[in-house]
Amino acid sequence: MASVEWRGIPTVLYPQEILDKAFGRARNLADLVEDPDKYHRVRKQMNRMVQSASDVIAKTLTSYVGRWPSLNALTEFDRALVDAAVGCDEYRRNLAALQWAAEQSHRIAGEAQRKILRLRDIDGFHKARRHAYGRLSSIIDQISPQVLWLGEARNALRKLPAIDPTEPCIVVAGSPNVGKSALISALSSGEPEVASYPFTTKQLHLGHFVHRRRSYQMVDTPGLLDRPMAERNPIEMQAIAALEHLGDALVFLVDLSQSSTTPVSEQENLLGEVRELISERPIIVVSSKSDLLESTAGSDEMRISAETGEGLEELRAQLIEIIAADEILDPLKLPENWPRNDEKHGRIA
Ligand SMILES: Nc1nc2c(ncn2[C@@H]2O[C@H](COP(=O)(O)OP(=O)(O)OP(=O)(O)O)[C@@H](O)[C@H]2O)c(=O)[nH]1
Ligand SMILES: [Mg+2]
Repeated sequence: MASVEWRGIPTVLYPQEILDKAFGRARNLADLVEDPDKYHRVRKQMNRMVQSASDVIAKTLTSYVGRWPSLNALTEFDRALVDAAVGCDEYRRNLAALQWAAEQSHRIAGEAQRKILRLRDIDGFHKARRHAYGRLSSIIDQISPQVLWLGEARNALRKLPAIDPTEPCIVVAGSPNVGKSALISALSSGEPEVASYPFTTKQLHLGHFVHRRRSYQMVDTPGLLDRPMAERNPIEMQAIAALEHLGDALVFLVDLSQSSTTPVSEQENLLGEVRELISERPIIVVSSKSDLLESTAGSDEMRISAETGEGLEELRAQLIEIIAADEILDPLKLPENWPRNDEKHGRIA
C-alpha cells in the first residue's frame, strides 16, 4: 500500500460540462463520416454520434470511479480521514451512482443502434439519435447531485495529509502551542508540507527525514491529541484510534517554560490519556523550548529546543533506534527451535 495521492484526484466536471464534452465530440466525429449516398451517410452519422456520446459519458464517469481511491484499500487512518472529511458511506454511494450511470449510458447507445438498424428512413435515424441524446441527458440529470457532491468532496480530500504506510511514521502530540510544528520543521529535511485534519481549522505539518534510505515521516496532531478526550466527538475519536495504527512511535511534547499556554498539570493529564489511547506504541516524552528553561526544569525528560537545535540529534537517534526500521535481519538465520535437517542426522550445526 503506497500513500494515497490525495492531490492527484482528478477534477470532476459539472454535469452540463460532461454532456457538452460528449455531444461536442460526437458532432466532430459525425462530420468525418464520408459517404456519397445521403441515406447511408446519415445512418452512419447518427450511429456514430450515439456511440461516441455514450462512450465519452461512460468513460468520463468510470475514470472518476477508477481514479478515486478505493476505501477498502485505504489504511484505517486514511479511512478515518475520509469519513470525517466527506463521509465514507456517501463516498461509496456517490461513486456507485456514477458507475450505474456509465452502464445506463452504454445500454442507451446499444438500444439506439439496434433501432437505427431496423429503421428505413432518414427522418427515423435523426429521431432515434435525438431520442438517445434525450435519454443520455436525463441520466446525467439524475446523477447531477452525486457529480456535484464529488466535485466538492475532491476539494476537501485534496487537503488531507498523504502518509505512506510503508515508511515509518512518528506522531507528534502535546497541548496547543508546545512547539509540535516547530519540532517537525527542525527535524525535517526541507520545508514540511501543510495539510489539514478535517476536524479542525488548524493546519497540520507533515515533515520527513531520511536515514539509511528510509523516509521517516513526522506528523503533528493539532486539534486531535491536544485536549481532554471527554470533549471529543465520535468522529474525532475514530481518527485518534486510527493514529494508533499509523504511528511507529509517538513524541509527546511538554512545555515547561514560561511561554506555555497550558498549565503543566493539564499537560500531564493529557499525557495520561494519550498513554491509555496509544498503548501499543512507544511514547517518548520530551520537554520542549529548552532555551527558555531554567537549567534544572524538566531534567527528567529529554530536552530539546527547536530554536537552538539542542537535543534534536539525540531525539532523532532515539527515534531511529526504537523504530528499528533499518534493522537488517539475517535472511539465513532460522527462527529459534526451527527443526533442522542436519540435526536429524545427529550432526552439530
Ligand atoms: N524559544 C522557543 N520557542 C519555541 C520553540 N519551539 C516553538 N517555539 C515557539 O512556540 C510557539 C508555538 O510553536 P508551534 O510549533 O506553533 O506549537 P504547536 O504545538 O505546533 O502549536 P499548535 O499547532 O497551535 O498546537 C511559536 O511561537 C514558536 O515560535 C523553541 O524551541 N524555543
Ligand atoms: Mg502546530
